[in-house]
Amino acid sequence: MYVSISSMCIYFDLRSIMMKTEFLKVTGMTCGGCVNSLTQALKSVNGVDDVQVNLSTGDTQVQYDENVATSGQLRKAVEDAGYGLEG
Ligand code: 9UX
Repeated sequence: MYVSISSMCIYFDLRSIMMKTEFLKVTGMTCGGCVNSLTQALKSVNGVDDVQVNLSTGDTQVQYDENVATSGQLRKAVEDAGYGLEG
């Protein structure tokens, strides 16, 4: 008995496997509008691919291309949007 490799299809999202994840603890968000503002601010940084924000905890994950954006640029975008950073 054997498994035919040729019958298997493996898909890679070439963008997502290149991405680095930055974990940020964002302070100062009080409503869903803040989540939208923060998300837009981070997505407007060149090289950012995806953003997830938890309003109640402030836990924010940013998937970005580290060859294009820096951690410092992400942190600055948060502060420029009017929010704070813990840690
Ligand atoms: Mo909600 Mo946030 O009215 O910057 S949008 S408090």
